[in-house]
Amino acid sequence: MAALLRHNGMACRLLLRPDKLEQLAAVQAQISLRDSSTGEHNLWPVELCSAQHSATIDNLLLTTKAADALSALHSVAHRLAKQANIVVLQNGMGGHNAIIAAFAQHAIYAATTTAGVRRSGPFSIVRSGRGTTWIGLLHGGLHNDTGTPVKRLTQLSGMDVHFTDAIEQKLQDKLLVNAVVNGLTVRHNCRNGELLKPRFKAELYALCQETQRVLELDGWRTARPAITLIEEVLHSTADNISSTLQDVRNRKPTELAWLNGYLVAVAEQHGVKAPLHAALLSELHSRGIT
Ligand code: KPL
Repeated sequence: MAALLRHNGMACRLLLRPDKLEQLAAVQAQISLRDSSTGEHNLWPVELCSAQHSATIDNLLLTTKAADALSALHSVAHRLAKQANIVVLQNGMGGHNAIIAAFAQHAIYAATTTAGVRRSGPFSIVRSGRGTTWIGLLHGGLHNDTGTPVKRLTQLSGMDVHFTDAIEQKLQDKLLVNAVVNGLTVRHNCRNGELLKPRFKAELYALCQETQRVLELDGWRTARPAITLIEEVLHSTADNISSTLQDVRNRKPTELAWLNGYLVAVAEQHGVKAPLHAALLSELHSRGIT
């Protein structure tokens, strides 16, 4: 996002953890952005700054995982302008309400993306699929104000960004995919596409059905069966190692609590069970995966 903002002539600062910035001992980075399908390669200079810096923030794009979102926001709370817009771009659901509660004076947007990227080194990004990014207002702000800097993100060249009045639905669409695909790739230690193999079919279908049932209780509507949506993603991301499996391999905390954990909680709220998600979670927890 930082590279694309620069590509579009927009100013942008990358906020790093203070210890990370200290290690780098630099005030600027060249972000290398390579497109794996066209081979196009560009370097974009971006200013680096610590959360402890004093400059005022008018527009904040929060790209941490759900688990780190609140502490990241608190670390820059003193810098947020009164009218600052906050765009929360993260996987999973269930974390947005805590952000709204703690930062209610600000306009809070949620964003979700199917853009595929991987990091090939520090500040080196390879784009593997353009995908689509959706942004919608969750709290405060002005629904129809086309002049807001957030809406200007929809005009970025090099990226397909849309504004939507139905961001909950878009977050649920993504949750469906992540809650089915990510946990199973960890269980079977496999790339996404391998889940299309006949030996996983019954398991994939059952988890997908359970997910659809819970999401529908939560207001999710879709014109196509959930399994069709999942199979499309598995085909288009067949070579991907899911973000959760990458976390496990890199010994990092995962987002399972905001994916499968969220679904189990929603089922409970509606007085039903989500036994397959609960079993998947407890199996992964017993392997020390959180
Ligand atoms: O979003 C993803 C993830 O890995 O988190 C998918 C769509 C499953 C692609 O890998």
